[in-house]
Amino acid sequence: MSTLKERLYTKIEQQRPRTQRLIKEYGDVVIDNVTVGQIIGGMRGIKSMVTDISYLDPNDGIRYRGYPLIDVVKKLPKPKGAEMPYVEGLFYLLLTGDIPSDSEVSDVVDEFSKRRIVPRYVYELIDSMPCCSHPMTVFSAAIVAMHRESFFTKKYNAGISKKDYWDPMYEDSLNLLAKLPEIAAYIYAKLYRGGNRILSNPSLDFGGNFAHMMGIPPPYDDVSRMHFIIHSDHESGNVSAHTGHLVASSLSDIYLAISAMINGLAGPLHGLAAQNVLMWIHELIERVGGEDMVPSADEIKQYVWDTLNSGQVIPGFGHAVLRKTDPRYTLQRDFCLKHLKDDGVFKYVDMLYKVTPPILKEQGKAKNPWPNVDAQSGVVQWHYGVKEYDFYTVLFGVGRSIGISANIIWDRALGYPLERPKSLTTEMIEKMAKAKVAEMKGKK
Ligand code: HAX
Repeated sequence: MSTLKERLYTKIEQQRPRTQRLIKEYGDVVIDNVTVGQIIGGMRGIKSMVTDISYLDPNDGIRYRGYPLIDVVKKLPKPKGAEMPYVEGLFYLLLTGDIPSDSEVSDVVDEFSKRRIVPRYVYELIDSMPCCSHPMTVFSAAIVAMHRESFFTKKYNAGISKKDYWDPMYEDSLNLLAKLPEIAAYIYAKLYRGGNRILSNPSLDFGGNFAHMMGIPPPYDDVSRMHFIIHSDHESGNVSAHTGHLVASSLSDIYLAISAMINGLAGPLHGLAAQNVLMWIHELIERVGGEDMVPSADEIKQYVWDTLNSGQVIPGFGHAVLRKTDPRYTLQRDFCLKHLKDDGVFKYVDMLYKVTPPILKEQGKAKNPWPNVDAQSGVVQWHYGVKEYDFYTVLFGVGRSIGISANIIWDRALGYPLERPKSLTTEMIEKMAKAKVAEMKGKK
């Protein structure tokens, strides 16, 4: 057994009694109330899910296993000479809650490397997708096609004890995660490089190998590591994480669950925002006459207002939970200031960073006027030559799969059941709301 799997098993054994005790001794304790506004408003803020893998603080942003992003980057082991840590080390941290040693990370790097070979039929499927398919559609199809490889499904069909579900789910997760950079790089080569593919280098780490397959020299390896790490998890209520958890709760395997979450990520209010940000900035650049032109603050303000007045959202700004600038934005901005501060597009991103929040505040609708991760991620890719916007969400998807897989392994380890909330009709809610209001008036 690998050191990661052994450590995970120990942690699972420690955690199970805590969860069982919560259900048995505190099962009826009320944690939250639900308002009509929340029921109709996309269940915003209802505390109804559990995960120990990450927590999103509205002001401080994401914490992975309790560590703020900045500490994750500082503490996780890094490849020699790299600025950003091993993605494999992050997976170890998300799964176990422990910062791995160098040798523990090497072990995971080896595990991923052994499992990276993609079945031929996946490449054939990608080759046969109709022209103009969005890369997220191709990515999702490639993943779901591998359902037939699922070790979990085979074990389930053969009859496996519920308490052991996590084990084949772990194996499937590693098998899938190891293949995702290969699949993503192949999709990129197929769609934008005339099929000219660079084969992977098994001696490289997850991020380094992806950069190698994309044919982009350093520091793109660090860009890839940073990108996959910052996108990996954002607690469990966002569309992609929730979808992955929900689908897997019916005991669908990891291929079915991750493909489904990719479909949720592909929406413009979620992961597709990264591509929309770049499209939107390029429209602005065109309007002012080119990347080298320096627009006035008034020109930028007018552009933001024109977007809002036409009934559209400002992509890359706002968040359902965050109420401050996203630390994932800040980490990328610091990287940009160090490596690409003279980039023409970055200058626009930075001007928008200053101009947009006051306008959103003045408009008074968005609860959070500050930039999110997507406001910055596209410009980094653009700078290093990945100029095909619609590929950006695939990169997000590779990262997000890491956190969601870790969550699903734990879902199975802790025996989380089929997810099944209750819905009501509008008439029922109207009656309940009126009765409640009448009751409260009667008490006054
Ligand atoms: N531009 C314009 N209006 C915005 C806005 C923005 N960036 N952010 C929120 N609003 C509007 C909402 O559309 C909503 O308007 P209505 O009342 O007319 O429906 C109002 O402000 C209140 O919304 P909210 O409560 O502040 O935000 P939500 O929780 O409903 O939505 C979103 C959160 C991220 C979807 C939203 O801020 C948005 O659409 N942002 C732009 C798209 C984007 O950047 N998405 C990526 C978010 C990060 C992520 O998940 N990445 O994957």
